[in-house]
Amino acid sequence: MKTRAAVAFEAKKPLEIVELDLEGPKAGEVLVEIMATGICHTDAYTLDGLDSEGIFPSVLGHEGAGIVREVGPGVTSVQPGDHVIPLYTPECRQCKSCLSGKTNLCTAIRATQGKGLMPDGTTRFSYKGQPIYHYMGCSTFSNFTVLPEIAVAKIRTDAPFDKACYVGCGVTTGVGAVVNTAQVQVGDNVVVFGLGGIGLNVIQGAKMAGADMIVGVDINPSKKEWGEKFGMTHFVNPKETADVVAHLVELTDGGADYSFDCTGNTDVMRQALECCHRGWGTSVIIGVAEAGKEISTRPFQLVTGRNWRGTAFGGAKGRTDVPKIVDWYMNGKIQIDPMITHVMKLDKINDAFDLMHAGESIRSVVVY
Ligand code: NAD
Ligand code: AHE
Ligand code: ZN
Repeated sequence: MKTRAAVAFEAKKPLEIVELDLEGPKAGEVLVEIMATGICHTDAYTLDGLDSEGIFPSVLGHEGAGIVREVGPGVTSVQPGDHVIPLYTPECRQCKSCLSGKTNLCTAIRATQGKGLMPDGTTRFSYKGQPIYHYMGCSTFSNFTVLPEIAVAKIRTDAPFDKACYVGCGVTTGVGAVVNTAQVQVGDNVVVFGLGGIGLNVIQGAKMAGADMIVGVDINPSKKEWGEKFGMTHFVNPKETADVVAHLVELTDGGADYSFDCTGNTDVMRQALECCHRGWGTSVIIGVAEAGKEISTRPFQLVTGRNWRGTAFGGAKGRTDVPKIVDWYMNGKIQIDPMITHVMKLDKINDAFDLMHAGESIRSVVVY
Protein backbone atom coordinates (compact mmCIF):
# COMPACT_ATOMS: atom_id res chain seq x y z
CA MET A 1 0.00 0.00 0.00
CA LYS A 2 0.96 3.69 -0.09
CA THR A 3 1.43 5.85 3.00
CA ARG A 4 2.14 9.56 3.48
CA ALA A 5 5.16 10.08 5.65
CA ALA A 6 7.63 12.70 6.80
CA VAL A 7 10.98 11.20 5.83
CA ALA A 8 14.38 12.05 7.29
CA PHE A 9 16.48 11.57 4.14
CA GLU A 10 19.59 13.06 5.74
CA ALA A 11 20.74 14.31 9.14
CA LYS A 12 20.37 18.05 9.80
CA LYS A 13 17.91 18.49 6.91
CA PRO A 14 14.17 19.20 7.25
CA LEU A 15 11.85 16.23 6.93
CA GLU A 16 10.28 15.74 3.49
CA ILE A 17 6.63 14.77 3.05
CA VAL A 18 6.43 12.00 0.45
CA GLU A 19 4.34 8.97 -0.42
CA LEU A 20 6.09 5.75 0.52
CA ASP A 21 5.41 2.14 -0.35
CA LEU A 22 4.55 0.04 2.69
CA GLU A 23 4.50 -3.74 2.71
CA GLY A 24 1.77 -5.40 4.78
CA PRO A 25 2.32 -7.16 8.11
CA LYS A 26 4.21 -10.45 8.15
CA ALA A 27 3.85 -13.17 10.81
CA GLY A 28 3.63 -11.67 14.28
CA GLU A 29 3.22 -8.12 12.93
CA VAL A 30 0.38 -5.61 12.74
CA LEU A 31 -0.47 -2.73 10.40
CA VAL A 32 -1.44 0.38 12.36
CA GLU A 33 -3.04 3.56 11.06
CA ILE A 34 -1.37 6.29 13.11
CA MET A 35 -3.96 8.90 14.08
CA ALA A 36 -1.66 11.27 15.98
CA THR A 37 2.00 11.56 16.94
CA GLY A 38 3.92 13.73 19.35
CA ILE A 39 7.36 15.12 18.56
CA CYS A 40 9.86 14.32 21.34
CA HIS A 41 13.30 15.84 21.82
CA THR A 42 14.76 12.43 20.98
CA ASP A 43 13.41 12.76 17.41
CA ALA A 44 15.21 16.11 17.14
CA TYR A 45 18.40 14.62 18.58
CA THR A 46 18.40 11.87 15.96
CA LEU A 47 17.52 14.26 13.12
CA ASP A 48 20.36 16.53 14.26
CA GLY A 49 22.82 13.66 13.74
CA LEU A 50 23.59 13.30 17.48
CA ASP A 51 22.38 9.68 17.87
CA SER A 52 25.03 7.00 17.56
CA GLU A 53 22.27 4.70 16.29
CA GLY A 54 20.81 7.26 13.86
CA ILE A 55 20.11 5.76 10.42
CA PHE A 56 19.06 7.59 7.24
CA PRO A 57 16.87 7.62 5.25
CA SER A 58 14.30 6.76 7.88
CA VAL A 59 10.84 7.53 9.19
CA LEU A 60 11.28 9.03 12.66
CA GLY A 61 8.61 9.37 15.37
CA HIS A 62 8.03 7.17 18.40
CA GLU A 63 5.17 8.84 20.32
CA GLY A 64 2.00 7.79 18.51
CA ALA A 65 -1.49 6.41 18.86
CA GLY A 66 -3.59 4.68 16.23
CA ILE A 67 -5.85 1.88 15.13
CA VAL A 68 -4.93 -1.66 14.11
CA ARG A 69 -6.03 -2.13 10.49
CA GLU A 70 -4.62 -5.58 9.65
CA VAL A 71 -2.81 -8.37 11.48
CA GLY A 72 -0.30 -10.87 10.15
CA PRO A 73 -0.40 -14.65 10.69
CA GLY A 74 -0.16 -15.79 14.30
CA VAL A 75 -1.18 -12.50 15.91
CA THR A 76 -3.49 -13.19 18.85
CA SER A 77 -3.34 -10.26 21.29
CA VAL A 78 -4.84 -7.53 19.06
CA GLN A 79 -7.29 -7.41 16.16
CA PRO A 80 -8.37 -4.91 13.51
CA GLY A 81 -10.16 -1.97 15.10
CA ASP A 82 -8.22 -2.07 18.39
CA HIS A 83 -6.77 1.25 19.53
CA VAL A 84 -3.07 0.98 20.29
CA ILE A 85 0.05 2.88 21.29
CA PRO A 86 3.30 1.79 19.57
CA LEU A 87 6.04 0.78 22.01
CA TYR A 88 9.70 1.56 21.45
CA THR A 89 10.27 -0.57 24.51
CA PRO A 90 8.29 -3.72 23.65
CA GLU A 91 7.18 -6.34 26.15
CA CYS A 92 7.50 -9.91 24.86
CA ARG A 93 6.99 -11.49 28.32
CA GLN A 94 9.33 -14.31 27.26
CA CYS A 95 12.92 -13.00 27.08
CA LYS A 96 15.38 -13.14 29.96
CA SER A 97 14.81 -9.47 30.74
CA CYS A 98 11.02 -9.68 30.76
CA LEU A 99 11.07 -12.87 32.83
CA SER A 100 13.51 -11.36 35.34
CA GLY A 101 10.87 -8.94 36.58
CA LYS A 102 13.79 -6.57 37.23
CA THR A 103 13.63 -4.38 34.14
CA ASN A 104 11.36 -3.10 31.38
CA LEU A 105 14.16 -3.40 28.81
CA CYS A 106 12.79 -6.29 26.74
CA THR A 107 15.54 -7.68 24.54
CA ALA A 108 13.44 -9.74 22.11
CA ILE A 109 13.87 -7.41 19.11
CA ARG A 110 16.34 -4.74 20.33
CA ALA A 111 19.15 -5.74 17.93
CA THR A 112 17.13 -5.34 14.71
CA GLN A 113 15.25 -2.33 16.09
CA GLY A 114 18.56 -0.51 16.60
CA LYS A 115 19.41 -1.12 12.95
CA GLY A 116 16.12 0.35 11.69
CA LEU A 117 14.80 -3.09 10.71
CA MET A 118 11.84 -5.32 11.52
CA PRO A 119 12.64 -8.50 13.49
CA ASP A 120 13.12 -10.50 10.24
CA GLY A 121 15.92 -8.11 9.22
CA THR A 122 14.04 -6.26 6.46
CA THR A 123 12.21 -2.93 6.16
CA ARG A 124 8.52 -2.52 5.31
CA PHE A 125 8.99 1.04 3.97
CA SER A 126 10.50 1.89 0.58
CA TYR A 127 10.71 4.90 -1.72
CA LYS A 128 11.32 4.58 -5.45
CA GLY A 129 12.42 1.00 -4.83
CA GLN A 130 15.00 1.93 -2.16
CA PRO A 131 14.60 0.85 1.50
CA ILE A 132 13.57 3.45 4.07
CA TYR A 133 14.50 2.50 7.63
CA HIS A 134 12.26 2.23 10.68
CA TYR A 135 13.02 4.25 13.84
CA MET A 136 12.87 2.99 17.42
CA GLY A 137 10.61 0.25 16.08
CA CYS A 138 7.75 2.77 15.68
CA SER A 139 8.07 5.28 12.77
CA THR A 140 5.01 7.26 13.79
CA PHE A 141 5.76 10.07 11.34
CA SER A 142 4.05 7.84 8.76
CA ASN A 143 0.26 7.66 8.50
CA PHE A 144 0.54 3.85 8.39
CA THR A 145 3.27 1.76 9.97
CA VAL A 146 3.99 -1.90 10.62
CA LEU A 147 4.90 -3.00 14.14
CA PRO A 148 5.66 -6.29 15.87
CA GLU A 149 2.69 -7.48 17.93
CA ILE A 150 4.84 -7.29 21.09
CA ALA A 151 5.39 -3.57 20.39
CA VAL A 152 1.80 -2.38 20.69
CA ALA A 153 -0.18 -1.62 23.84
CA LYS A 154 -3.94 -1.97 23.48
CA ILE A 155 -5.73 1.01 25.04
CA ARG A 156 -9.37 1.95 25.72
CA THR A 157 -11.30 3.25 22.70
CA ASP A 158 -12.62 6.41 24.36
CA ALA A 159 -9.14 7.94 24.86
CA PRO A 160 -8.56 10.75 22.32
CA PHE A 161 -5.66 9.94 19.99
CA ASP A 162 -4.30 13.50 20.00
CA LYS A 163 -3.69 13.23 23.77
CA ALA A 164 -3.09 9.48 24.21
CA CYS A 165 -0.15 9.62 21.80
CA TYR A 166 1.86 11.50 24.45
CA VAL A 167 1.65 8.40 26.67
CA GLY A 168 3.76 6.69 23.98
CA CYS A 169 6.82 8.48 25.35
CA GLY A 170 6.75 11.75 27.33
CA VAL A 171 4.06 11.08 29.91
CA THR A 172 5.12 7.51 30.65
CA THR A 173 8.81 8.46 30.76
CA GLY A 174 8.33 11.34 33.20
CA VAL A 175 5.67 9.89 35.47
CA GLY A 176 7.21 6.41 35.28
CA ALA A 177 10.67 7.67 36.27
CA VAL A 178 9.10 8.88 39.51
CA VAL A 179 6.79 5.99 40.36
CA ASN A 180 8.66 3.01 38.85
CA THR A 181 12.35 3.94 38.85
CA ALA A 182 12.84 6.30 41.80
CA GLN A 183 9.73 5.18 43.72
CA VAL A 184 9.42 8.62 45.31
CA GLN A 185 7.66 8.46 48.67
CA VAL A 186 5.33 10.88 50.45
CA GLY A 187 7.37 13.74 51.94
CA ASP A 188 10.45 13.35 49.71
CA ASN A 189 12.22 16.40 48.28
CA VAL A 190 12.65 16.26 44.50
CA VAL A 191 14.73 18.36 42.08
CA VAL A 192 13.94 18.29 38.35
CA PHE A 193 16.40 19.66 35.79
CA GLY A 194 14.83 20.64 32.45
CA LEU A 195 11.12 21.52 32.42
CA GLY A 196 10.17 20.41 28.92
CA GLY A 197 7.89 17.65 27.69
CA ILE A 198 9.56 15.14 30.03
CA GLY A 199 10.44 17.27 33.05
CA LEU A 200 6.88 18.56 33.51
CA ASN A 201 5.71 14.96 33.63
CA VAL A 202 8.32 14.24 36.31
CA ILE A 203 6.84 17.16 38.24
CA GLN A 204 3.29 15.88 37.95
CA GLY A 205 4.48 12.37 38.88
CA ALA A 206 6.24 13.76 41.98
CA LYS A 207 3.11 15.68 42.97
CA MET A 208 1.02 12.51 42.52
CA ALA A 209 3.50 10.56 44.68
CA GLY A 210 3.11 13.10 47.48
CA ALA A 211 6.56 14.75 47.31
CA ASP A 212 7.08 17.64 49.69
CA MET A 213 9.39 20.09 47.89
CA ILE A 214 9.40 19.89 44.06
CA VAL A 215 12.17 22.13 42.77
CA GLY A 216 12.36 22.85 39.02
CA VAL A 217 15.59 24.00 37.37
CA ASP A 218 15.60 25.51 33.88
CA ILE A 219 17.56 28.15 31.96
CA ASN A 220 14.34 29.28 30.25
CA PRO A 221 12.54 31.63 32.68
CA SER A 222 9.15 30.96 31.05
CA LYS A 223 9.32 27.44 32.51
CA LYS A 224 8.60 28.78 36.04
CA GLU A 225 4.94 29.28 35.22
CA TRP A 226 4.82 25.91 33.44
CA GLY A 227 6.29 24.04 36.41
CA GLU A 228 3.88 25.69 38.83
CA LYS A 229 0.89 24.45 36.80
CA PHE A 230 1.85 20.84 37.61
CA GLY A 231 2.97 21.10 41.25
CA MET A 232 6.45 22.66 41.29
CA THR A 233 7.01 24.45 44.59
CA HIS A 234 10.32 26.26 43.85
CA PHE A 235 12.08 27.40 40.66
CA VAL A 236 15.81 27.93 40.09
CA ASN A 237 17.27 29.56 36.98
CA PRO A 238 20.95 28.54 36.71
CA LYS A 239 21.63 31.69 34.72
CA GLU A 240 20.72 33.75 37.78
CA THR A 241 22.35 31.48 40.38
CA ALA A 242 26.09 31.56 41.07
CA ASP A 243 26.49 28.01 42.44
CA VAL A 244 23.44 25.92 41.48
CA VAL A 245 24.46 22.83 43.44
CA ALA A 246 25.21 24.72 46.66
CA HIS A 247 21.95 26.62 46.30
CA LEU A 248 19.90 23.44 45.79
CA VAL A 249 21.58 21.68 48.73
CA GLU A 250 20.75 24.61 50.98
CA LEU A 251 17.20 24.95 49.65
CA THR A 252 16.45 21.27 50.30
CA ASP A 253 18.07 21.23 53.75
CA GLY A 254 21.03 19.01 52.81
CA GLY A 255 20.14 17.82 49.32
CA ALA A 256 17.45 16.16 47.24
CA ASP A 257 16.09 12.72 48.07
CA TYR A 258 15.65 12.31 44.32
CA SER A 259 16.82 14.38 41.35
CA PHE A 260 16.06 13.88 37.68
CA ASP A 261 18.00 15.04 34.61
CA CYS A 262 15.58 15.83 31.78
CA THR A 263 18.02 17.86 29.66
CA GLY A 264 20.46 15.36 28.10
CA ASN A 265 23.32 17.73 29.05
CA THR A 266 26.15 15.84 30.79
CA ASP A 267 27.21 18.87 32.86
CA VAL A 268 23.65 19.13 34.15
CA MET A 269 23.68 15.39 34.93
CA ARG A 270 26.65 16.03 37.24
CA GLN A 271 24.82 18.86 38.99
CA ALA A 272 21.80 16.61 39.38
CA LEU A 273 23.89 13.97 41.13
CA GLU A 274 25.78 16.41 43.30
CA CYS A 275 22.64 18.19 44.58
CA CYS A 276 21.48 14.88 46.10
CA HIS A 277 21.49 14.30 49.84
CA ARG A 278 24.65 12.80 51.33
CA GLY A 279 24.06 9.20 52.43
CA TRP A 280 21.02 8.34 50.34
CA GLY A 281 20.09 10.80 47.55
CA THR A 282 19.45 9.21 44.17
CA SER A 283 19.78 10.93 40.81
CA VAL A 284 17.94 9.48 37.82
CA ILE A 285 19.21 10.23 34.31
CA ILE A 286 16.39 10.51 31.79
CA GLY A 287 18.01 12.85 29.25
CA VAL A 288 19.71 11.32 26.22
CA ALA A 289 23.21 12.69 25.68
CA GLU A 290 24.74 13.19 22.26
CA ALA A 291 27.12 10.60 20.81
CA GLY A 292 30.56 10.72 22.40
CA LYS A 293 29.54 12.53 25.61
CA GLU A 294 30.40 10.98 28.98
CA ILE A 295 29.39 11.70 32.57
CA SER A 296 31.82 12.34 35.40
CA THR A 297 31.92 13.17 39.08
CA ARG A 298 34.28 12.67 42.01
CA PRO A 299 33.92 9.05 43.20
CA PHE A 300 33.62 10.58 46.68
CA GLN A 301 30.09 11.61 45.69
CA LEU A 302 29.17 7.91 45.48
CA VAL A 303 31.38 6.84 48.40
CA THR A 304 29.34 9.21 50.51
CA GLY A 305 26.11 7.52 49.58
CA ARG A 306 24.70 9.24 46.52
CA ASN A 307 23.30 6.89 43.84
CA TRP A 308 23.41 7.40 40.09
CA ARG A 309 20.70 5.66 38.04
CA GLY A 310 19.06 5.88 34.65
CA THR A 311 15.70 5.04 33.17
CA ALA A 312 14.27 4.29 29.72
CA PHE A 313 10.54 4.75 29.09
CA GLY A 314 10.12 5.47 32.78
CA GLY A 315 10.78 1.84 33.67
CA ALA A 316 7.33 1.04 32.27
CA LYS A 317 6.45 -2.39 30.93
CA GLY A 318 4.65 -1.23 27.81
CA ARG A 319 1.80 -3.67 27.25
CA THR A 320 1.06 -3.88 30.99
CA ASP A 321 1.56 -0.29 32.17
CA VAL A 322 0.65 1.94 29.21
CA PRO A 323 -3.10 1.10 29.29
CA LYS A 324 -3.08 1.96 33.02
CA ILE A 325 -1.44 5.33 32.39
CA VAL A 326 -4.10 6.07 29.78
CA ASP A 327 -6.68 5.24 32.48
CA TRP A 328 -4.93 7.65 34.90
CA TYR A 329 -5.35 10.37 32.27
CA MET A 330 -8.98 9.50 31.53
CA ASN A 331 -9.77 9.41 35.29
CA GLY A 332 -8.17 12.83 35.86
CA LYS A 333 -5.25 11.54 37.94
CA ILE A 334 -2.71 13.07 35.54
CA GLN A 335 -2.96 15.93 33.06
CA ILE A 336 -2.03 15.90 29.40
CA ASP A 337 -4.11 18.56 27.63
CA PRO A 338 -2.29 21.70 28.88
CA MET A 339 1.11 20.29 27.85
CA ILE A 340 0.04 19.94 24.23
CA THR A 341 0.80 23.47 23.16
CA HIS A 342 0.72 23.01 19.37
CA VAL A 343 -1.30 20.79 17.01
CA MET A 344 -0.54 20.64 13.29
CA LYS A 345 -0.99 18.55 10.16
CA LEU A 346 1.85 16.41 8.84
CA ASP A 347 2.92 18.96 6.22
CA LYS A 348 3.83 21.39 9.05
CA ILE A 349 5.85 18.88 11.07
CA ASN A 350 9.11 20.79 10.61
CA ASP A 351 7.53 23.68 12.55
CA ALA A 352 7.37 21.36 15.56
CA PHE A 353 11.16 21.00 15.55
CA ASP A 354 11.62 24.78 15.23
CA LEU A 355 9.23 25.43 18.14
CA MET A 356 11.06 22.89 20.29
CA HIS A 357 14.50 24.38 19.55
CA ALA A 358 13.16 27.88 20.27
CA GLY A 359 11.80 26.71 23.66
CA GLU A 360 8.31 27.81 22.60
CA SER A 361 6.47 24.48 22.84
CA ILE A 362 6.04 21.82 25.47
CA ARG A 363 4.64 19.21 23.08
CA SER A 364 3.63 19.54 19.46
CA VAL A 365 1.30 16.89 18.11
CA VAL A 366 0.69 16.03 14.47
CA VAL A 367 -2.85 14.86 13.73
CA TYR A 368 -3.20 12.87 10.50
P1 NAD B 1 12.49 19.55 25.71
O1 NAD B 1 13.28 20.23 24.68
O2 NAD B 1 11.00 19.66 25.68
O3 NAD B 1 12.94 20.06 27.17
C1 NAD B 1 14.28 20.24 27.56
C2 NAD B 1 14.28 21.32 28.67
O4 NAD B 1 15.60 21.38 29.20
C3 NAD B 1 13.93 22.71 28.14
O5 NAD B 1 12.94 23.32 28.97
C4 NAD B 1 15.26 23.46 28.24
O6 NAD B 1 15.09 24.86 28.47
C5 NAD B 1 15.91 22.75 29.42
N1 NAD B 1 17.37 22.90 29.48
C6 NAD B 1 18.27 22.85 28.45
N2 NAD B 1 19.51 23.04 28.92
C7 NAD B 1 19.41 23.20 30.25
C8 NAD B 1 20.38 23.45 31.30
N3 NAD B 1 21.67 23.57 31.02
N4 NAD B 1 19.92 23.55 32.57
C9 NAD B 1 18.58 23.44 32.84
N5 NAD B 1 17.64 23.24 31.90
C10 NAD B 1 18.05 23.12 30.62
O7 NAD B 1 12.90 18.01 25.68
P2 NAD B 1 12.07 16.73 26.21
O8 NAD B 1 11.22 16.20 25.12
O9 NAD B 1 11.48 17.07 27.52
O10 NAD B 1 13.28 15.69 26.40
C11 NAD B 1 14.22 15.89 27.44
C12 NAD B 1 15.34 14.88 27.36
O11 NAD B 1 14.84 13.58 27.69
C13 NAD B 1 15.96 14.73 25.96
O12 NAD B 1 17.34 14.51 26.13
C14 NAD B 1 15.29 13.50 25.42
O13 NAD B 1 16.06 12.90 24.41
C15 NAD B 1 15.21 12.66 26.67
N6 NAD B 1 14.23 11.56 26.71
C16 NAD B 1 14.61 10.40 27.30
C17 NAD B 1 13.71 9.37 27.45
C18 NAD B 1 14.11 8.09 28.13
O14 NAD B 1 13.38 7.10 28.02
N7 NAD B 1 15.20 8.05 28.87
C19 NAD B 1 12.42 9.51 26.92
C20 NAD B 1 12.06 10.71 26.32
C21 NAD B 1 12.98 11.74 26.22
N1 AHE C 1 20.20 5.41 20.49
C1 AHE C 1 20.87 6.15 21.53
C2 AHE C 1 20.17 6.10 22.85
C3 AHE C 1 18.79 6.65 22.78
C4 AHE C 1 18.06 6.31 24.05
O1 AHE C 1 18.63 6.20 25.13
N2 AHE C 1 16.77 6.09 23.92
C5 AHE C 1 15.91 5.82 25.07
C6 AHE C 1 14.54 6.30 24.74
S1 AHE C 1 14.48 8.01 24.38
C7 AHE C 1 12.85 8.21 24.03
O2 AHE C 1 12.60 9.50 23.74
C8 AHE C 1 15.80 4.32 25.34
O3 AHE C 1 14.75 3.74 25.45
N3 AHE C 1 16.90 3.69 25.51
C9 AHE C 1 16.97 2.28 25.72
C10 AHE C 1 17.20 1.55 24.43
O4 AHE C 1 17.24 0.31 24.47
O5 AHE C 1 17.35 2.23 23.40
C11 AHE C 1 22.32 5.75 21.63
O6 AHE C 1 23.02 6.34 22.48
O7 AHE C 1 22.76 4.89 20.87
ZN1 ZN D 1 10.69 10.27 23.32
